Amino acid sequence: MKIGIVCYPTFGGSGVVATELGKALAKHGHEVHFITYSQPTRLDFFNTNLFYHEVDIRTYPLFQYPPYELALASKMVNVVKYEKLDLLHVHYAIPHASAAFMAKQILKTEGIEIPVVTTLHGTDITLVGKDPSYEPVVTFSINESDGVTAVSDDLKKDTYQHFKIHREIEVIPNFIDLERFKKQKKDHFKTAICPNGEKLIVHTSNFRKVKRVDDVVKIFFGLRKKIPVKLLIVGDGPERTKTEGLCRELGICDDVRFLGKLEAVEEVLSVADLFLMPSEKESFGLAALEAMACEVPVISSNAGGLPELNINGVTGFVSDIGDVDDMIEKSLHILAEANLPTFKSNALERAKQFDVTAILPLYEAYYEKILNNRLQKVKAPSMG
Ligand code: GMT
Repeated sequence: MKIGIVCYPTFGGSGVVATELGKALAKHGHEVHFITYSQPTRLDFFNTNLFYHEVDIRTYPLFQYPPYELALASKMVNVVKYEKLDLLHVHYAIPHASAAFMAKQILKTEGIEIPVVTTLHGTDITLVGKDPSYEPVVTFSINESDGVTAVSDDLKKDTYQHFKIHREIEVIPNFIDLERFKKQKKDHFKTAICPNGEKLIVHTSNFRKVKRVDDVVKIFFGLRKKIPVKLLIVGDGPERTKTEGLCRELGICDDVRFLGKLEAVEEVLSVADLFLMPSEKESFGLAALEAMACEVPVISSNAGGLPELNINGVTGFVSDIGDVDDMIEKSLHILAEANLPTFKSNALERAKQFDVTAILPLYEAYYEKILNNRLQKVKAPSMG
């Protein structure tokens, strides 16, 4: 198949999933064309089946905001036509699904039928999408897509709850490449961070408000009163300065390191004992899956799709959003020498269920179904 993938090319989960999916499809023999405004962060790999098309955003003094959606739709038209794509797969509804709708209508006037699959990732529904400033367009473009997938049952439920959707949504969970995300031997790294055998707590995030990074620091502060621990925080974003301020206020800076944006997050996860994800909202929790693949148990909130991934009492625990005391208590249980090895191996076993080799065929089958539906529509005699 020849597939066009549209996504945000940044560190965000939706862009990571889209890029990893494109790479896996290319390895499996499909021709994949990324259409984005810059080179996707994880598109770090050469394959003859992979192509990258940059959206040209022309600005003009009259525009207070450059019309990105128009530039994207025009690029999609161009790539579909000249690369003869079979299907467009857009990740994150805003504005990718509506730009795809526009591209599809333009192509139709030239006799080209291009099916569009939209994957919903989370905040495009739960936070931004349902805001009245975007809702009508999001509802319309979901209903007009030829196929719609969501990354968890919870996100599917939320979508039906917040939008008037009259079409089927298929759940295809996120996935992980277990060849890349696996526990590596990094004893020297562990000794450098935890010279006295402290337990190592890790959090990775984009420091947006929904991640509740303050709760990460508060949980760590509670643990530190009971057992020797260190905390590594990977990533960067709007709440970082505030979080650093909280660490100073609590007098724990010697035991906390902010590592900023890191490419090789699996190296940090390889030496971790516990991963924290106390988010306010999380449609899936890809960062938690990456931790589990490196044999790290997870303490998370019960927001969104997290309980579907982090099995309570097995791979870690889920607590109510903001219940820091419960998260401290459950963390101490996991970190006890008698429990830790079991939680670690359970985390890995769970992660194996989301290996790319298990999830890729679900996307391929879904594409086939959408392409067949289109063919049947073309063949069906007109009743008008
Ligand atoms: O969480 C973020 O801020 C990034 C966001 C995105 O859209 O890039 O992540 C969402 O998509 C990920 C991949 O499907 C999911 O693993 C995250 O749970 C989801 N985030 C939220 O729902 C808040």
